[in-house]
Amino acid sequence: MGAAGTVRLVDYSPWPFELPTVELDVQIQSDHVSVTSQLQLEPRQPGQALVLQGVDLQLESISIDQTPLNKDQWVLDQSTLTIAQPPDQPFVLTTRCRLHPDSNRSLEGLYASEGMLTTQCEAEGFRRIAFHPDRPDVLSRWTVRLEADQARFPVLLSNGNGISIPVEAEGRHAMRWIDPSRKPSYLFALVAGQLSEIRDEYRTASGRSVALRLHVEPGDESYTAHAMASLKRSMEWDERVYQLEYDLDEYNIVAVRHFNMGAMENKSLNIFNSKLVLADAETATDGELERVESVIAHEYFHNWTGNRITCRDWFQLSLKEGLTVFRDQSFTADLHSAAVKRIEDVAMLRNTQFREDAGPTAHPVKPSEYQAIDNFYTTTIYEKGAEVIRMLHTLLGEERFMRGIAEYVRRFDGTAATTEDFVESIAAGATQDGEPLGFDLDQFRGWYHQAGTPLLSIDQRWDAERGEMVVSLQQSTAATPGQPVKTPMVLPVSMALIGSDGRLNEERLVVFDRESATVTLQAAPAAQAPALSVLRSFSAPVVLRQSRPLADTLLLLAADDDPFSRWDAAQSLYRDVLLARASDQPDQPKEAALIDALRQRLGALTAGHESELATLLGLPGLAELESLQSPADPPALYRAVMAFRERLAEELRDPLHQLLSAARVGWTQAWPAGQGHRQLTAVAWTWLAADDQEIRQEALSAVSGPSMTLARAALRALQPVDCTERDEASRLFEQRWQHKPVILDAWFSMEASMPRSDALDHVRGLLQHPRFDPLAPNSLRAVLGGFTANTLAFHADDGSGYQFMAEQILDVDSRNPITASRMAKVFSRWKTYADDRSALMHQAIRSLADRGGELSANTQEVVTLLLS
Ligand code: HT7
Ligand code: ZN
Repeated sequence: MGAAGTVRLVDYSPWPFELPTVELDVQIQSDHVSVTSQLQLEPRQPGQALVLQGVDLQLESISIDQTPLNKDQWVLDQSTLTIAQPPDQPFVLTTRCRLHPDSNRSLEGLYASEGMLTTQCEAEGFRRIAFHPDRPDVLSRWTVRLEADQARFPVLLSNGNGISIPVEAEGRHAMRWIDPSRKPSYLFALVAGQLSEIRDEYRTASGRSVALRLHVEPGDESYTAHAMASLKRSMEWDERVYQLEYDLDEYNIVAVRHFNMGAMENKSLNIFNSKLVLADAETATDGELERVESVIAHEYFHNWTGNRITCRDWFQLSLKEGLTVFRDQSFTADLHSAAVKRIEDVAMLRNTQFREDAGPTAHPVKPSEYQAIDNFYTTTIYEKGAEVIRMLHTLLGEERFMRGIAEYVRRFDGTAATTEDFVESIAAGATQDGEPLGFDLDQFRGWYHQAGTPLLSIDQRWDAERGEMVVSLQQSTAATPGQPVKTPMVLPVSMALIGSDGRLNEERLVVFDRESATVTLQAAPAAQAPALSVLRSFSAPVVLRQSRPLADTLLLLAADDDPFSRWDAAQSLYRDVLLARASDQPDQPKEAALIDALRQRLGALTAGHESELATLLGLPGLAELESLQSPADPPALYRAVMAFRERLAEELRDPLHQLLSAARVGWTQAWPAGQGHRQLTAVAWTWLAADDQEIRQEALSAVSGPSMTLARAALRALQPVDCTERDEASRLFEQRWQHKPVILDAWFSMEASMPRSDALDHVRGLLQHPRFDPLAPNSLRAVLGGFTANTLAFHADDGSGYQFMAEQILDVDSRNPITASRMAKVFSRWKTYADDRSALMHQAIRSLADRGGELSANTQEVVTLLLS
């Protein structure tokens, strides 16, 4: 790449100063905020220039050890403050800056949301609050004084422990917050506003009391019980499973409407997108309740994996994110169905991360360079990073892996670490038992450095006389941008032989680390070959290519004792029949066999397995299907899915109706109970609605009912059907929830993705809707993300959908580069389409690129990659 603003891992060097303490005095005034920062600085060597970061700061005063600096002693440019000759001895640098949070639309640094002031500092937002090195390896003890008008900002929060302090000025009040832990600037937070507090308490395993406090807008108090209960479950789980206890006396969570991502793990003051806090059965779906629980857990788990052990630099981002995603995935698996959770995570990986790995923005879990770090909060860093940790867990087993984690914590608590530190600690801890590691650690590190999804090809040969299954394995990884040559990875490949009764031999974990290898699995001699079950539980994040007889796939679907493999067998059949339909060559025998197998599964449902069955009935996502088609034809795939759904409804009408009758008993059960029944209801409604007025009526009445899960399932089922029930359902939902923005976003998304001939005009209308908030990323994602999921409109033959998105990205980019650059990735597959479509999408990307200097650095980087 080599562009001017490129940051490279090889250039890392420690900051030349220590910064043991930071003191901030934040004065909130009616039209601005004044921030006085005192940095206690200790040069590591004499003669070093002091370079601090600062963006959009109005510097009002600057002094060293209380002596104001002359103009010729410092230089200020767009992003840095440089003091060429600071003292060689420890000194205190004091700066005072004026900020204007009301006009800050970027949602980075200090900004206003619904009358409250809040911060977002990861990754490089603190430099918009005060001059500071703003890098994660500079750890300090922080003291923060907050002062504001008492009536307008009755609540003043920051990290650590707070005490009220006296203020002389009439009508004003102040708090002092002291954070006893050392932390980098990206974990700093402050919140000021009119907030209601919901209090609870958690007693830790060692008997300490922790005050738990949730802060929400007045009126939202009644929607917080689920978030609070989730927090307590997370704290208990981390103590029980990882032996990690919370370290401070209080834990605060604040819900904010305007937020770029899901949530932020600031030390003891988590800030959350309000949609991930405010949730109960009436206002959120079962899936959303589970997501709230898992994000609360994720941010809480960061207290150890991220905050107490932080990242040395941003190339190490997956050190905290991959590990913390692995931990939150394990938490959800423990609390709910491990099988369903694994299936959902793999489906998501295939639809998002594999897509990223195959496109122009592909990058390793540990990138070696970047321009805008905000662009690297990707599914590769998070979800592939978690898969890498999961492979370590699979290779080592629970006990050895946990010893490795304990060693990691022992070595690096209180420091800023690297992914190498992590991998080495895991290996050192695991081998404390004196046993060898069992795989090549150096080669395993390749998972951090090599981009792209490995392709694992499997061939099988059954030796009937010996009763042996001879399995040939091959692996390769296609070139990715900047990495033309790939090397073999360490792949843990889990295998077993399956007979009609479930399993014929013990599961075997093969460590496959070469380009090719052969493995023999033993069974009893028999003319009839057993089915080979491979990559059980998705033991490695690879694309599996396996030629196997249809009968084997059906056997695995029916009888494999690994629920993931049963699901994956069904997925492979869905993929085959949908791709065949999309190329106008329906595979009738395979469709018939698949439908027969599904009929059997529907008939064999046993209590407690409803979610698993509903998951098995889920068709692959369009993104995954696109990645298997060359050239990809999204409208054809969409039509194939709709047509196949119709066939499923026709053929499975009776069992679906029976399923529905049985599922109704669970409708009113409180989450997590009843969720499988509601999921099955959603599948039955979706498949049957097109052709069944009674079903449409039943769905319609759910929109006014007490369960958000069923209401949203109803909207989804009716969405593709052009009927009066659809219009009525939409109207009722909008009317009912018009004053709840978090919920109305779901309606915006549904409307934007609705297939209709005037879809583009309809979406333009949504952008003008009185309840649409262009400053809230949730609303933008709902409408614009909804539109890109509207396959026929986004991929319209005249390119109007692509041009529309390009215009919108440009508009969003002018105020919120983080959100805009994430949206720009919607064009990442342009080269995989047929010529006409590809040219139209290319034109849309070019129209962005042509705006050159107007684009933010974030969006510029993505656009450049798309065109490379
Ligand atoms: N660690 C948090 C990342 C985050 C973020 C990054 C860039 C811009 C805005 C952001 N908000 C939160 C979230 C997490 O992974 O826990
Ligand atoms: Zn995280």
